[in-house]
Amino acid sequence: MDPEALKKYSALHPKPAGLSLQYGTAGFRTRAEQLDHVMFRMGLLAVLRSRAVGATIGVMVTASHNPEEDNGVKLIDPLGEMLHPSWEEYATQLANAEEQELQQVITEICQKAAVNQHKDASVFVGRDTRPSSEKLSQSVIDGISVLGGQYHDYGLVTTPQLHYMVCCQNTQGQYGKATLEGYYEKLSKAFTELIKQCPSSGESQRRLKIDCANGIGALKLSEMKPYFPKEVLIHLYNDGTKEKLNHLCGADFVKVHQEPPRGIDMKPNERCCSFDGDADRIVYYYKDAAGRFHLIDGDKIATLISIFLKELLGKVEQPLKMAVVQTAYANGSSTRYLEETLKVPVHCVKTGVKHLHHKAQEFDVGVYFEANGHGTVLFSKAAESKIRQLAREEKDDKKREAAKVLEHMIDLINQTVGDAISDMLVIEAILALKGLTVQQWDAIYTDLPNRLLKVQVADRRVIATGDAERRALTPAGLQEELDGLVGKYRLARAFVRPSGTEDVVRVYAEADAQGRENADALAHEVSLAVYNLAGGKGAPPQPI
Ligand code: G16
Repeated sequence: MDPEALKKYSALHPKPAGLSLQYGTAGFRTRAEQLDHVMFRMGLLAVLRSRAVGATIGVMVTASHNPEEDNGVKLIDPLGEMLHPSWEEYATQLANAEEQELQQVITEICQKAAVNQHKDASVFVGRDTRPSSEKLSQSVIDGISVLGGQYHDYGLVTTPQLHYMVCCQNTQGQYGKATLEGYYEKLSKAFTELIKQCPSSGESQRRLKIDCANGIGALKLSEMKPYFPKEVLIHLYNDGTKEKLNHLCGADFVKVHQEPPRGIDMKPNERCCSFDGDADRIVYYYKDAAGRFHLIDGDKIATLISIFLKELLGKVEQPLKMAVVQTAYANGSSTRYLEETLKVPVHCVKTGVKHLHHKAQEFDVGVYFEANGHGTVLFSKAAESKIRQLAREEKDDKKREAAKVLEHMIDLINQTVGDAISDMLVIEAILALKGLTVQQWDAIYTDLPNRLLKVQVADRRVIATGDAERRALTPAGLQEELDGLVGKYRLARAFVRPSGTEDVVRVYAEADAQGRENADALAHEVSLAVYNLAGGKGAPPQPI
């Protein structure tokens, strides 16, 4: 490390006085104008991490579902996972160090994490389409360069594409080629193989309308179109040429508001989906003949995939353990269906893909999805090699064919992280193979009416949670208050937690009823309790 160069370059990316940020659910996230120093320093951290683990690390400049004015940064570990939690603390220390402390903090991290400063370092960089992202990714590159790291700038990519590249690079190409072309080829080949076996369907069944949230998904799907087989009829909406990123559209908007995005022309019973701003989440939906909107969220996606995989695993007759991982946001009906009808074990963990991913790694086949549409499937190394072996060598036709379908699924699924493009192709293949319409998929179970709200408080850290975020430990009295409110309704559940990506407290409530009145009333009452007991800001929450 050249201390003079560090000082000189760091001065070009000064930290605003008094600003303190936290590595949150998925990295740092706030208004773009406050992030220049964080980006430079995450370039530094990526070099240290790369030297510590002797592998390529990824840095993605994106704020995903947040408004266009925000930005953020996600760090990617060697196999495409989120940054290891033990390094999140280093990230926070580095981001908040005052200028004169920077070198000292770097030295401390190197000591604690046994970083050999003389080793080579390699970092992959990517960015989303936000107006601020290009400049901020340059700041990341400055940070990498000043510590003598090598970098490859992929420019505009989806977050999952960068995760994929990092994994390909660190597995010496075993997972695939670390290029966009490699990604498109791998996914489209697996998808084509799968749908070759489908009964031919009409044009309306093959058509899919995609709301791209005015983000990177539109660009990358357009690039990928030539790789798709002719059976795929996708139509892109909200491609970013007219409107703002995530504004009244995208997966987060659709999930939270439970209404269609602006800018998509939906006919009754047409299958539609929405990506989020960096294309790592997806939700499906349709409008019925009476004009009623039906949301098919991450829970129903997990259910569809689990049904399909369980059938195939049954056919190959191998003792492979499958489980589903959810968070507290999972609709009660989905958990009941998975456990009681499908007989698949379900585990609940804290919000954040890093927690779900980690839990899912404990099983041969781990399906994980957040209700907001962020998820994927992980196959253990042992399960994968067994399946590939059966697909090649099994004498029994039925078993071999089932193993082949599983093998194509393994290739189609982006196992590094939730990926809207890959998940969409998985879902489209399953619907086609099973001959299911979107309505039949939706009818697998009925969601309990539910509502998500946000409450503004002076300091959201006053809320601490336990039991996978299902109980509020502080402030005193809040959980007792929530218990009393929940007790008023049938099949009701509610919880609150500080967001790790926005400056708000999130409220979730569900309750049984014909309409949504009870869930809405409970959500409002819970919001008021948060407002009153956790230092609410501005006007009190209004009834829905
Ligand atoms: C990120 C995380 C998700 C999480 C979401 C909301 O998604 O990757 O796991 O569910 O934030 O988190 P919170 O409720 O803490 O704000 P994304 O797609 O925005 O990167």
